[in-house]
Amino acid sequence: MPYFVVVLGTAGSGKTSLTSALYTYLTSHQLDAAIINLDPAVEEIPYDPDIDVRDYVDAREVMRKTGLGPNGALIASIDMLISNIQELQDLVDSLKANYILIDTPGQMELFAFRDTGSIVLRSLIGNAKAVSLYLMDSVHMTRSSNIFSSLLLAASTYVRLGYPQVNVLTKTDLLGDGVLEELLNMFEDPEALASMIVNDREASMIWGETEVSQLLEKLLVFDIVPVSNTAGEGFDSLYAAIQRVLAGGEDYLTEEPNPVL
Ligand SMILES: Nc1nc2c(ncn2[C@@H]2O[C@H](COP(=O)(O)OP(=O)(O)O)[C@@H](O)[C@H]2O)c(=O)[nH]1
Ligand SMILES: [Mg+2]
Repeated sequence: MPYFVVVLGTAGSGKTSLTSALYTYLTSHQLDAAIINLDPAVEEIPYDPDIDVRDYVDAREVMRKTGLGPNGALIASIDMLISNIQELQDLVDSLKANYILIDTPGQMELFAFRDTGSIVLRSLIGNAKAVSLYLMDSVHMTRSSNIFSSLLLAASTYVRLGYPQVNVLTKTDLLGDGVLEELLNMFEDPEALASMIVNDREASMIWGETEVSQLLEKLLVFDIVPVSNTAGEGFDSLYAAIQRVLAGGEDYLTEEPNPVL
């Protein structure tokens, strides 16, 4: 059975770019991969999808035909996918790849936070092993309160979908010198981060420092892996994190020949 890698994150966080970069990484290490594009509204994609939902529903056409706005059309398109789900399932079953990457719709809240998103994912993934990659955009990591809200959203995504999750910090190439290291240190030190969050005067905080610190410890149980999709950096670590989840840690490899890392 293939391993599924579901790529999630808010609009613009880098899902499509990461799907493409991860595909390149896997295939250049002799690992067999395939891509499903689940975004009915995307215009251009930098990869060649093995399955593309736009062959079934096109959000732009739905907009034209129904007069719905972009969000309404996206919701309607994802709902319409359910009526094609058997055909999609058959196509997925016919894929021969070991890793199947799923690129999800731009507006995550219209997908992950509605029932249809998880229905579509469950139908496609079935009983196979899957990991969610939750993308956090470095650009939003400028304040401690933003880091906190991003971690809450990451946890919220896990609660909705239930697949073991790796959080991925994207666009690290846009961070200034030393900023990435500072961020990674913060993730290692929930107490210090809690203190910054509680003392962030522009954030509204309903919890005290001890409570935030305890909460952060729970939120930080997911690995956070920094990557740059454009520079192709961080993918050895990302692959290792994915493998820890999918292969359970001990057995580092899939049934595939030894990847050359
Ligand atoms: N500098 C930089 N830009 C990125 C990176 N990943 C994505 N982007 C850019 O961020 C924008 C949104 O990326 P996209 O992959 O479409 O995000 P999606 O909406 O989550 O699928 C695009 O302009 C990408 O070129 C990255 O690692 N570094
Ligand atoms: Mg996208």
